[in-house]
Amino acid sequence: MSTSIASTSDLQHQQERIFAALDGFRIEVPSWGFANTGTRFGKFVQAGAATSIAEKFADAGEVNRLTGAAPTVALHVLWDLPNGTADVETIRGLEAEYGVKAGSINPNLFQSQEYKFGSIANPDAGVRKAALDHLLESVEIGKALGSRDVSLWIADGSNYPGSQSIRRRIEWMEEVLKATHDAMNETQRMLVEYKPFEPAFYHTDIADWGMALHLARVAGPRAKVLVDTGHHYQGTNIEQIVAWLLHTESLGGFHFNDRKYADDDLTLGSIDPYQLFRIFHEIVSTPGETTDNIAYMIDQSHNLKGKMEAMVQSVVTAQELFARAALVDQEALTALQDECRLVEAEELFRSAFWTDVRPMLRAWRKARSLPVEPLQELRTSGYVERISAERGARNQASGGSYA
Ligand code: AOS
Ligand code: ZN
Ligand code: ZN
Ligand code: ZN
Repeated sequence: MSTSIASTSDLQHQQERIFAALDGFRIEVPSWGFANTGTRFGKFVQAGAATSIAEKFADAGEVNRLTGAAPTVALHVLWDLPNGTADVETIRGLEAEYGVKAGSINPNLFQSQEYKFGSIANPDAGVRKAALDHLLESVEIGKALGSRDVSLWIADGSNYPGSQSIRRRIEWMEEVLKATHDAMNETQRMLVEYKPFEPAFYHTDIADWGMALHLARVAGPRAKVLVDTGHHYQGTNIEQIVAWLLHTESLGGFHFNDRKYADDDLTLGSIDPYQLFRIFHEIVSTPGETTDNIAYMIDQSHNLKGKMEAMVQSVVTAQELFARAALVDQEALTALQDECRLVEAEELFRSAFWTDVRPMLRAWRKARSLPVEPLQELRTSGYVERISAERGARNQASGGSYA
């Protein structure tokens, strides 16, 4: 009689793999993911949204308490350290208070009026200098906080053909990024994020991974590419890009989110969990690759879902998909690929994806003294009710603006 039930030793083996994978898996939450955000049509204010950097740290600390997998929080210089390096002491205090550390430092080169025609690619040398100064201050903030990554998203671009010189703007970006890299210390990295459209709708100065990779190389050896999963055209094979970046040792990290149409910033894995599984598989199948050099970060914007629930759900989903990718038997898969046993290879791959790893995640959490059901624990803890009561009036009064 044949059986489809895995043997005890298979299960033990699976559990070992999953525990090892989860022990090494960390994902960073964005400070802006706890504040009120919206679309260009408006904002819906959430009573419990964070209204200050202290509240963002409190929320990030709670997500880490619930999941044990989110020990760092990405900071946005303009929103979280409006006084630049002068705010570093405040951040240090919050790190100590809430048990989570500052993660990537995100300069803001898109909100000031002077960046109307671009920041580091602006034809005006004075504006480029202002952008460089902000980048240099971000590097100093990173140094002072002992944070590894300065993470750049450049919103520059143009809306009409002929209205800007694409080529000269490349040269201007090279200059600024190189100067920024020169200012970093040996432990710092620069991450260069790409995006094909929005806010510019004719050309974006760093539109795809080729452009990001070139700029990273010109900038210097510690500049790497950041892949935001929402920043591709429909149908782009993102895991193939990841494979190439791994091959060229230029993958710096990710902004995870999911999308149906454009840069929708929905919860990771909510629309196409198989895609994230495939991305993780490229990483775990690369010999010698550890996740130490890859910054896994969440970059999402939840307008309707509760901020805290969305973040906990995202961390847990990322863990589930990473664990499933770790289940792929690489040796067996390689053998099948080499023999071109196509369907068997595909089935082996798919079987890992379809494995329900949730019972093993519960076992792992139990073994690590973490809440076994993080979302459930969030609900019963009363945390959301408490922050809603504390922050509700402030959120109502501010109309949901960033703090
Ligand atoms: C914008 O589309 C990018 O995804 C940015 O990485 C990110 O949303 C931004 O830096 C947050 O301010
Ligand atoms: Zn992003
Ligand atoms: Zn984006
Ligand atoms: Zn996005």
